[in-house]
Amino acid sequence: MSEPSIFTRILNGEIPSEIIAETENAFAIRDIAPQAPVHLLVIPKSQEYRNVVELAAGDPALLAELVGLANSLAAEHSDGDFRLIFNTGGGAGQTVFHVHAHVLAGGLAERTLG
Ligand code: DGP
Repeated sequence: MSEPSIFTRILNGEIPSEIIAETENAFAIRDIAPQAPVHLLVIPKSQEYRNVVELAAGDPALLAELVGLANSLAAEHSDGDFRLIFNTGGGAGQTVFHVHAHVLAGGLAERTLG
């Protein structure tokens, strides 16, 4: 068993962070260092998958559940339009190896990637 990730510890209430949405298999929090007017993280409850490539191969239905939750949250917290980012690997900036989607929203049309 790997050590509980920071997101598992948040889900278990060991680290304070408001859980803003929850489904059977996933939950969402606000990113601690927002990069957009709305910056949420959508996270499987299980830390079995380290990144989106492993998740897509191992449980595509759970990946679809994350996308659905991201869509609902973007509608609830902004105008419904959003970017969905999965940093994959340390070289791409991934720091937490418990797969999670960044949901960025709120007037991003003028902002280019990078
Ligand atoms: P990544 O770099 O893709 O692995 O994203 C990890 C994100 O997790 C990063 O944007 C900051 C966020 N984060 C890390 N620790 C905490 C925390 O304790 N609370 C919250 N809300 N977010 C956190």
